[in-house]
Amino acid sequence: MLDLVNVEYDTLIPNNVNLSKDKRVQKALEKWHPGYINWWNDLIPQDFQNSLVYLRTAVSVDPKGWAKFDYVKMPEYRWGILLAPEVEDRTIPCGEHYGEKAWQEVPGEYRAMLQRLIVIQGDTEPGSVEQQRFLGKTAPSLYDMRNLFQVNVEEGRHLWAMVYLLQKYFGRNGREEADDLLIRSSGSEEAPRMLGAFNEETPDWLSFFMFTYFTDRDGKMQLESLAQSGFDPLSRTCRFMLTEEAHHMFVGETGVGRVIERTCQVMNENGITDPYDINKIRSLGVIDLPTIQKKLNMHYSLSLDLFGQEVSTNAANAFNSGIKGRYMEHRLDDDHKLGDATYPVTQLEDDKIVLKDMPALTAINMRLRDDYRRDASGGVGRWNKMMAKMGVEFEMKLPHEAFNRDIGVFAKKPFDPEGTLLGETEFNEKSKDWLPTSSDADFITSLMVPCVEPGKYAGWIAPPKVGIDNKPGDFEYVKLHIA
Ligand code: BYC
Ligand code: FE
Ligand code: FE
Repeated sequence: MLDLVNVEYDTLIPNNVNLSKDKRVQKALEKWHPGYINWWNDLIPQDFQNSLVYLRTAVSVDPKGWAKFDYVKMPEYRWGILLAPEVEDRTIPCGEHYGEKAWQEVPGEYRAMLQRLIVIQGDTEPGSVEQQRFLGKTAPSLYDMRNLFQVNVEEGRHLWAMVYLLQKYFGRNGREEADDLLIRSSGSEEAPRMLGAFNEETPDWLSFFMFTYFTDRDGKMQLESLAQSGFDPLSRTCRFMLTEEAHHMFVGETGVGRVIERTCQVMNENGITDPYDINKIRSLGVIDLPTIQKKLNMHYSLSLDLFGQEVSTNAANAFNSGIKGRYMEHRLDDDHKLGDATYPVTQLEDDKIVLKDMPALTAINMRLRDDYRRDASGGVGRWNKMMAKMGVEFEMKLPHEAFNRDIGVFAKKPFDPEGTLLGETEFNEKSKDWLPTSSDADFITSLMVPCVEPGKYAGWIAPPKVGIDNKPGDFEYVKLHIA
């Protein structure tokens, strides 16, 4: 059953959770609201606060028509609290409570674990907006600028989604955690964001596209797992967030694809067949393919760290208690309890990578990471097809999971992208071929000049195949200067 009629849209905070009848939570959220607006206003460069941006806003939870497009000034965006419709008689999909009725209230014994996962999820959302805060100033087109801001406002909404859960279900403690989500900030010395990848910089647009392709995809996998939660409000919240997430990965896949396309086009126009003729390619104002591969290596390996340790009792506990499921738990054909099941886990034995069968319960993170790798390889294949079609001999590759890791069994070990363990010295000598160097960064930065004429694109990126909301090529996605 669709919950359409119940979306309150005329209130300060649009919602389909009957906020106007829940005064305690409404008050807590309204108290939190000004801090959020301050955070947004301090963050997004002033020039863009008054611009009219052609954004989609979630106005219902009907999968066929949940969003509407219109010009909006970002500080006036309607950040709503929207949960996917309740599934009647939903049961707990995994763990020792498998088959019991899903929880509508927080199960007391799992309160701390649940709160921790919600806080971690909530912490990433504003972290990503902080990382992307300066990109508007160097947008390669109005189309791309609009996509950036769309992703930003939706990550803002995802923060609201987690804050709602904290304030509604976790009492005073939850309200404090909600406040802290606006205090930590990406890259801060005193109070950094909780997970590593959200304290890295997103310094240029190629990084932004790689981030939305690889790191937002970790978001997708984690949200899919939390959508399998036996705590029903969390499940419903995550299910609706996933409808927005698809666009973020679209921005990433098409963004990287358009950069590759433009490079191949310029190589072809100039009769360059060697992708490693880097100086010549760069002199034509496009990013050479080996440098794109280095960016890919970096963002992919940072994103793998977000899956935690390969063998994790935290993950086992979350699964066993029914708080966090596996990817597509409902489609898996087993007992959903994993009492005696095993799962192959990569381990290091005498510096050799081996696959070892481990109790499946403790291998939940590893399994999700495997699902992620498969999911992430799809777009890479499509980029490669495009290069082949354009007659350019080059293939992008996901590096081995042991490469450039900070978390898990491979952490800090000098593996190359093929998965061969090197000596520290050899690794350091060669790593300039595998990870972006400061001179790569300087070159990419030199290309980051804004291009804000409707229908025009910076020289290093191809135009998209289709417009947003079927708009024509010269559509003014952002009206920068309002009289
Ligand atoms: N950085 O047993 P383990 C998104 C800690 S992205 C720093 O493996 P667990 C988005 C860990 O906390 C999705 N620390 O941990 C994307 C633990 O510490 P304690 C975000 C790390 O819990 C783009 C210890 O190491 N959502 O939405 O099994 C734009 C032992 O590790 C890291 C979630 O992540 C790290 N990378 O697994 C916007 C879902 N990894 O407790 C948004 C919620 C591990 O021993 N989070 N540690 O002190 C989780 O499910 C889990 O917490 C994790 C970690 C999968 C992240
Ligand atoms: Fe998000
Ligand atoms: Fe996202």
